[in-house]
Amino acid sequence: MNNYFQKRLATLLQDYEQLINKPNAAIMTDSGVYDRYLNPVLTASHSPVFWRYDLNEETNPFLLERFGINATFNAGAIKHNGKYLVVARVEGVDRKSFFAIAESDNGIDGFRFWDYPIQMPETDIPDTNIYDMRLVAHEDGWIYGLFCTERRDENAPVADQSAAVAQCGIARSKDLVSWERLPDLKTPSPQQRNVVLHPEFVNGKYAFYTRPQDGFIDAGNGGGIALGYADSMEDPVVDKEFIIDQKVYHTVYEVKNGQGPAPIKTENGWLHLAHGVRNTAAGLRYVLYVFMTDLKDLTKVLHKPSGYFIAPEGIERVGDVSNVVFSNGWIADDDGKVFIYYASSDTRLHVATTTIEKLTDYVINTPEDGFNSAHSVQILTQIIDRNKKLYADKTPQGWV
Ligand code: M1P
Repeated sequence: MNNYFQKRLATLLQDYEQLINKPNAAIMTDSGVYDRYLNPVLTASHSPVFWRYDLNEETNPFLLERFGINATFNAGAIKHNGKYLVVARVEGVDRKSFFAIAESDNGIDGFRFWDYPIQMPETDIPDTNIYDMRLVAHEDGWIYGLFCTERRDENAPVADQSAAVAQCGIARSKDLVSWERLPDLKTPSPQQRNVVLHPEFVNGKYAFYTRPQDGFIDAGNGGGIALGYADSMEDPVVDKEFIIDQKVYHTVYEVKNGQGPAPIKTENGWLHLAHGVRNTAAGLRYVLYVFMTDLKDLTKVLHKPSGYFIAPEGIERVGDVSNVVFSNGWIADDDGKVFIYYASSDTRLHVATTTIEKLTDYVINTPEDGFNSAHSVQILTQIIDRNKKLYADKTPQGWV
């Protein structure tokens, strides 16, 4: 009996169970729109011990890691059979991503991976890397997973081994265990990422939020979040992309943006969560923002608060790709509670909780962007004026 092996295994298993069973706690935020949480809901260490190690003492006497996991992030989300499920982008130390489902009873802690990752079937052109699945329970009865499939750009010279082509891969399932792969989405754009299926038919067609882009990183002439329609999912072709939320100079989405998860239907409109990217001297900064579109005309943006909704804070700012928050999954419960799963810096997954009521108040009543400093000062002055009138008989110190 190898005492070292047994001791190390016991420690690994104990640490793992401790991590999974660690209770999470809500932290109030200044914005008041949502609560953040003390601990991430998924990290690389949440990947099961039996994934990472060969547990056979004879073949692995030092109990070395044989399959290292680098990160667990950008997750699609769905409530299924009463459980909160996230389909995480799990990235090995070899940089390859794959999908794996983690399940929790309450949506804020106790996330445990299912035993096996998703065995994603391929099309005729094998995927090199797959990531960022958006899960949608469509009214046609299927659960669709739309994700990015990335392959080397075959037109790039041999010397360039980083040129890639991103497209939208599509798979569907009824039980989230077995998946049917459908053809990749065809659009007029040379590259696609952040494609999301709208949960309802629109005039009998499938509606897709796309993000036309010229290059793998650069959106280029791709102007923002677009909408397009396809007749079928078995031969998914979007002929035309209509920009519904464009990138704009000197905003948090000036470089590029992308739809997050599928929008949530409310009585006031469709609630959208998206990411916006701006440039800084320290590189790109990714934040999340919210907008609302018309229930009947999906191309019409009704409300759009200025600026960001969630930006990376504290430890969230640091990771493999620092200064990034990204979301492709949220769950709206029947009682109006909303669980927003967002990843930080391409490294770990967090949850923030709010309600449809709060999100609606936020999206309708937060001032819109005036696109210049003078407008911001005007808005701020109006708020101060109103507050001063309300509290006219008090000094600022006596306001609380
Ligand atoms: O590294 C930040 C994000 O970059 C990409 O998003 P976008 O296509 O909007 O630039 C994606 O690769 C995403 O996975 C990643 O989190």
